[in-house]
Amino acid sequence: MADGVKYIYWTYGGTVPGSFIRTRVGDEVEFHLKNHPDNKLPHNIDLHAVTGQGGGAGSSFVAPGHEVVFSFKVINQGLYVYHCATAPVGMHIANGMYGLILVEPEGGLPKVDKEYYVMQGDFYTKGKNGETGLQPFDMQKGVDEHPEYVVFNGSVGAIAGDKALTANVGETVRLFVGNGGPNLVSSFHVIGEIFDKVYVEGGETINKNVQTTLVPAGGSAIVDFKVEVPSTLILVDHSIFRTFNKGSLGMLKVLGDENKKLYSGKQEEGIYRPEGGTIQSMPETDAVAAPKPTTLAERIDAGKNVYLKTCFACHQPNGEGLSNAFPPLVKSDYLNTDVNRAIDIVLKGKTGEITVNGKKFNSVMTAQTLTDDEVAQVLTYVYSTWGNNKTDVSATMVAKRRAIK
Ligand code: HEC
Ligand SMILES: [Cu+2]
Repeated sequence: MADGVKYIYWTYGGTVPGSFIRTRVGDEVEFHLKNHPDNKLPHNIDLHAVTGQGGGAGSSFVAPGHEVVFSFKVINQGLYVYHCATAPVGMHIANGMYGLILVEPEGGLPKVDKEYYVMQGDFYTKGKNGETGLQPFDMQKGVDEHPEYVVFNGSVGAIAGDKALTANVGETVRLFVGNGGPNLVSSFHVIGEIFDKVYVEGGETINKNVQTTLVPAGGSAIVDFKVEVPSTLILVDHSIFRTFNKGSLGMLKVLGDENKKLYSGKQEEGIYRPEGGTIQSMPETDAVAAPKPTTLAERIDAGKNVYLKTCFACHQPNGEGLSNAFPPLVKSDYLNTDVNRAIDIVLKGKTGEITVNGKKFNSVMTAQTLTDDEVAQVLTYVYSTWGNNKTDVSATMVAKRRAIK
């Protein structure tokens, strides 16, 4: 489910979601459902694309060691959810028994360069989010609709980092988005893109220029967009705590040439003066007449001021951070191990997973726009307070790190 968190899924064919089934209007489908002899429970399948009793649930009920066959004709275009409908239904779905079946119109959907299958689900573990070890299913949390995990494609990070989706600048991308639930409705959004087309609720109606589309539990949407500039697009459920605290975060890495007309990147940064006037460049060195702090005590004092202006909002005034969001700077083993790494983090920012004092963090610290002196001062302050190893960071050390591209 997540790093160090194990979960026993119930699946169609070993994956969450199950295989993507692709049909076209008018197809006659012969469906075989096999239940492995080693399994303990009976299962079945309700395909929302089926017109007939239970979407096939009754005809497909199959005990371990058996195989059933039933047939249906697909007559309605759309992207449909399938799921297990064996009692207790919520439990079979919550454990991962769902997937998507596409019924294309005659002649097929318009061609695109890349197609991807993304399905959201909410999961209910006995332990809280992040609690390691084998986590059993928690029926009461399911009933209460209090998931510990909300994820795309069955686990945290299933389509992020090394496993991110990919595309090249200029390509058209189609996402077949489903929501297995069992409980939550998804506000599906891609950070850094606009959906050129949404096949609303997976049906035939096309909406254009959409930012966020609702994907109901047991429902779907097809979204098409062209990727125009290189970036890492972030797929999220915009009920945003789910993204940053429960796992509903995916990535689509777009490679290719920049298009500065469409997106410039940061062009300028300067001092903002509310009383007016034009943007002024950031002072590279302290041109102000105030005496420059020189002794260690003065530099620590200056560093405290930088800290209380810049760092405290995230790492907290007492340096203790916030669990699951901002790592502590108090007695930080991570900080004390490598001063150059700490300088780099302040200069260039930091993303990706790190472990500080045995706790994992996987978040984003943006690069801080500070002078070499300020970086040196703030780090010297942090190192000399809160039980750290009293490293004295000089502006020269910072300048050296800044010079490395
Ligand atoms: C916008 C919030 C934010 C601000 C402002 C910020 N940080 Fe961070 N910092 C983070 C996050 C988040 C991480 C962990 C990044 C990750 O998970 O990869 C981090 C990591 C660190 C680390 C390494 C981990 C540790 O706990 O030792 C150091 C050192 C650090 N920050 C120092 C600073 C200093 C000094 C400043 C001010 C100059 C600062 N940060 C400002 C959010 C912030
Ligand atoms: Cu089942």
